[in-house]
Amino acid sequence: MGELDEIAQVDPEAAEAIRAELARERRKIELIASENFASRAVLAAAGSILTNKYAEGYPGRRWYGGCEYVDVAETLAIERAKRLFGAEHANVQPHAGAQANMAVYFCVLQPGDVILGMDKAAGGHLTHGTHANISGALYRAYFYEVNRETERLDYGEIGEIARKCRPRLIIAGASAYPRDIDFSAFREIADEVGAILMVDMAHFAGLVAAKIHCDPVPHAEFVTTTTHKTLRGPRGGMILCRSEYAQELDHAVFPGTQGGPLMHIIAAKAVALKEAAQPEFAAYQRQVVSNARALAGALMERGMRIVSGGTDTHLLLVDLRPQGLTGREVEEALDAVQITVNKNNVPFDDKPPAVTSGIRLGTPAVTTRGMREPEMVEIADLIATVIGNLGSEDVLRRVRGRVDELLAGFPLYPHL
Ligand code: DSN
Repeated sequence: MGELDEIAQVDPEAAEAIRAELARERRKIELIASENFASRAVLAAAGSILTNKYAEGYPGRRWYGGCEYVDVAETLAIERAKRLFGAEHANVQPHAGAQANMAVYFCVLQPGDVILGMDKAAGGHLTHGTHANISGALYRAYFYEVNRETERLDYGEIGEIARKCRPRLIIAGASAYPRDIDFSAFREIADEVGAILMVDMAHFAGLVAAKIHCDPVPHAEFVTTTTHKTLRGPRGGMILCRSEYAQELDHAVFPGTQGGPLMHIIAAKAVALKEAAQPEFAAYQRQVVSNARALAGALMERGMRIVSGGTDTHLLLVDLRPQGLTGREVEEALDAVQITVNKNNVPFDDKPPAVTSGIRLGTPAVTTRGMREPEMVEIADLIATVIGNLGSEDVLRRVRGRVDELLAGFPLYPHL
């Protein structure tokens, strides 16, 4: 009996939701830049009996008995994370990226301290000081944006803002920025103003592991990440730091901001980190970037404006203002032809986040499915066709047919 049948015997409604999601993942071209398809081994570890175990504390010093085997799993994850990224210390317990960031803040900041992060509207993340998030409520947040002309980070401008606001913590990293980031420039700014530097590499951690993105670890006191985006592990978070902060950071995660760690997810992180150390993983990351460049290039050839004129990473932003369209309507139109993207603000957007003037596209998931440059050109053609024919049911029907044909060559989770 398959695992879905086992669930169905107990709970047909939950099983049906999982089955429907599996069908959706198979049927649609997944271009959400922060999503990926975890391996069978990662899925199996995440669904394992390690979910049964309480293990508050750390390997060798737990608040519960019976932790000898989960200690092995967590130690594997810690050691593999340190080796993969060349870090002095790793904490693999954060339940998510937001929890990883919060633990660093709790470790080094006092309420009311000044922090400096990238404005969410320019590509930064909710947890980097946004008003609606606890990071914006507890700390005095200042923001940098991208340069209006180049749509890239302007380190001179960031330095000027830092000299004015004198942050205790500078946050580098973004969730919708398509270009490489110069962490040595951030280090210089942090040193000049006496700030600690935290890099949130959640989006591009896989690229860092493959050494095709500027490496934040030598430059930052703290590096946070999620484990499920380009890193292709289970949904979760992780923190790397210098050994001088190790003890305080571990204390900030537990008991500071979390209780019992999710040992099944930590085991799945260990598996993913082993996978990430293989040569095939680096080849996969190189293909992710080549695919993003091919997608951006083919869209530009079809008249689309790409923010900053291209990409160095796994993601790109399409500015829909020249077409007079919003991100919301294009997200909906693409969803109707089985292409999943998310609406996203573009730099200096005049539309609110629920509407936006852009869409964000990413290639980690389609690359995991096995697609390469020719498929990116086909996908660009499908997207441009939809954008050029919004409202034409006949065109949309033909595009849906082409999506089905394309996906038939790239089966997903055939064992399920
Ligand atoms: N929600 C993630 C993203 O889509 O970029 C960031 O946390």
